[in-house]
Amino acid sequence: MTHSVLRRTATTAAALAGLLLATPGASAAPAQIAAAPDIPLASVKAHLTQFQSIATANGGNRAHGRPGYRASIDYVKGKLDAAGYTTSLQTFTYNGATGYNLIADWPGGDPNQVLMAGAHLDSTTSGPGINDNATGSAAVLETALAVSRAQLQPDKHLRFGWWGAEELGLVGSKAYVNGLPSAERAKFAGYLNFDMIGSPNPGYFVYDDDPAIEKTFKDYYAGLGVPTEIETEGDGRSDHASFKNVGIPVGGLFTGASRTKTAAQAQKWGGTSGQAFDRCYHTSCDTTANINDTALDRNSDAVAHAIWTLSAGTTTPPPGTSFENTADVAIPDNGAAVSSPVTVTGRTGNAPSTLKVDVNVVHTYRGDVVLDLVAPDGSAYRLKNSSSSDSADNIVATYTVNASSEVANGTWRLRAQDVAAQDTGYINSVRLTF
Ligand code: DTR
Ligand code: CA
Ligand code: ZN
Ligand code: ZN
Repeated sequence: MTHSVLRRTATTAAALAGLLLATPGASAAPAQIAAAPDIPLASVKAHLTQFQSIATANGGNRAHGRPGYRASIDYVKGKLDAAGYTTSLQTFTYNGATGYNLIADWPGGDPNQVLMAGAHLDSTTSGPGINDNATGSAAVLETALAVSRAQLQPDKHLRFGWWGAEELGLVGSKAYVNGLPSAERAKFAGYLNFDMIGSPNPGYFVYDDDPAIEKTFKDYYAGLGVPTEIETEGDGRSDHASFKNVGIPVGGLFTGASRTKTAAQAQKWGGTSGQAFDRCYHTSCDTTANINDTALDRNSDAVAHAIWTLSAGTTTPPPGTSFENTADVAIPDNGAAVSSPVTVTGRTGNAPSTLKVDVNVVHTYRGDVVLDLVAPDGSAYRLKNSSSSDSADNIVATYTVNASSEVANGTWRLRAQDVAAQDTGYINSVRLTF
């Protein structure tokens, strides 16, 4: 079956987004973080009822390319337009059908520090998709409405997204991210993803991607006295992967899909051991009856807590602290080393013992790649060795180098060499923070 997705625009390197929370001494004091409001479970469930009605009126589903999906988009957009959001519909084509992403910007905040929360709005063709993923869509919607009710004016700029065609391979979120110019990607402080957050036999799983985001959710649940686990049912299996793949800090929550709850998990979370977290995953019984209210309520409140908390403060380092190069530098397959130069000026004395090196290398087999930081005097600091067993894609990492014996000013280089045949890539960006 042929399909065409938004043609990938030629993307230049995306500068790595800053760490979500300020690195010591690198941020203005955050505005007082007000406590997030409670997100009323009844309001979230009212959206679920609407999504259920939409599915029932449109062939029983809300899948990509079907009328129930567009009706779902129109419902969410109507609520946001009425609440003062600047909304936009992004279209894409997949499997010969038009898909839609809905993007909603809350006016205000630092346009160079965008905090985004999102959820996929599509279901599979098999059913209404209430847990998967009307729950995430409704919690994000109700949090956005709570921002409007509170007339929140956070330091960062808030953006919300509802994705199409996630069930077909993260198609909508990939189209969105790949359509972002690199300068726009670099403005992201983080992306929060919510996909299946009301499973009937729930677990409480926190994505273990960006540490600052993960900590925000874990602290919230610790405050409730609810233990959490790291989400492991599938790295890369939801829309946060589209953002992570271009170096944007991500996080999120999940209550489980087809995996089975263990006895130990039932002991700490309640529910039924030996039973799937969601027995109706991707089936027709994923209806409004397929929800655990406590899990949905807790997670909806956690969404609001994360938005209120992570949108406060700025992470723009003061001038003269960070220097970066976002130009793409192709790395020849199994060939000579190449470099991405970073010119440092205005510093005094030597570099610090904890020089931070943010690296983003796009590659289809990262074990092929050796990375070095080369100081202005030519001294090389090994950042990453090759590995014949690390077949994963991309290198998105932060290294700390003791560069205290090096003069700070001058041209530093990220040197990359592909030392094994097949698989290629390029240096996407490098940033030094002093
Ligand atoms: N791919 C999601 C379900 C899913 C599986 N693993 C995870 C991990 C984190 C979020 C979601 C999921 C879907 O079917 O929409
Ligand atoms: Ca609540
Ligand atoms: Zn889902
Ligand atoms: Zn799904």
